Amino acid sequence: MEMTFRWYGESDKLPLEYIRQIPGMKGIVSAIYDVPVGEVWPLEKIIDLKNTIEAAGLEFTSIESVPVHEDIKLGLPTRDLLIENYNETLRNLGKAGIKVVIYNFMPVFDWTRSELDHELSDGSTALIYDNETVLKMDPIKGDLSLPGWDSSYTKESLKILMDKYSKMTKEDLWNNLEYFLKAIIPVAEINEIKMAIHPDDPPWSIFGLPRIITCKDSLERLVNLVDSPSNGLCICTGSLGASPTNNIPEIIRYFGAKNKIHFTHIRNVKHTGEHSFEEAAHLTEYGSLDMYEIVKAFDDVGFSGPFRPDHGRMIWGETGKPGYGLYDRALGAVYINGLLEAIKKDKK
Ligand code: DNO
Repeated sequence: MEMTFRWYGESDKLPLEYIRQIPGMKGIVSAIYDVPVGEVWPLEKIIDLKNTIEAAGLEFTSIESVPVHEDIKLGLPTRDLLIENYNETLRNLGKAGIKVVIYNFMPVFDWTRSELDHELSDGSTALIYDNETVLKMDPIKGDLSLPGWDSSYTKESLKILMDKYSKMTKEDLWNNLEYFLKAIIPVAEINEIKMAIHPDDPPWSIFGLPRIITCKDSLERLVNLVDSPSNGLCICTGSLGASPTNNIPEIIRYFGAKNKIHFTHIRNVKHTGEHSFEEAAHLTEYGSLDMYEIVKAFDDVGFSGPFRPDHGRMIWGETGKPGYGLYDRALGAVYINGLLEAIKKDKK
């Protein structure tokens, strides 16, 4: 397993030099943030980013994410041109030596939380999702602002976009995903890129929008849509794990054995009620997931791909992008290192 860290490019306040000092850290997962969704990522920009990362002594072989334009998810006639742009971006990424590309297929909103700085009993702050609060939230009234999704929508454009989804069923969304994958996976394969779909976070429908990548059955359906070594998964333990019915070690063992796991996000989550959770410290006893069993499952199936310690709390007075500070993610990295060392030595 190769440890990476998410870095938001030159605008990220964390210096690459600090990230490199985390024990076991090998690489960066990042993206081009200043090209509008749907346009081609120019090769020069990708190479510049790669050079910056490599100059700091870190590798750059995974992208998170190349976003999918809403017209593709909606299945609008404009999608063919947008898919061709997506493919051109994949070709450029292939030329730059990128091996894994993460994407998601969530309508309108990427990951969603009700609060970004909820104070926990130890004084740290964490992202939480409280179902009752979310049910009362109205994104069109501007109740919502998250680092994970495009905040450039005006209230009016958001309303128009959400209206376009109003009649869409889950099956419609599956059909649009299939159309997209049939067009991009062959290009990814030729360019030796592995595509990794990120599960929906949280793994249930929100604000009346369909969400489909939520559980083992849906991951199975996804990998069967196009039979190719390039069509696979980003297992995000916290996203899938927000639903107590998802057995994460079992999911890892099942898809790991089929070589379908292309990237992994490792974090813990604490269930606080039906459809409600807190993002917990990585350590098993702080959340509802068994982190030892999770890391062991990855090791048992021989997963050798990239992973990153996922969201951390804000601790020690740090401020910054919610979930993406340095300290708690670094503690997560060190904890995962410890689990891996113990698991490996135990096997000897
Ligand atoms: C949240 C992240 C997601 C993820 C995208 C992948 O912190 O895990 O925003 O990057 O869904 O496309």
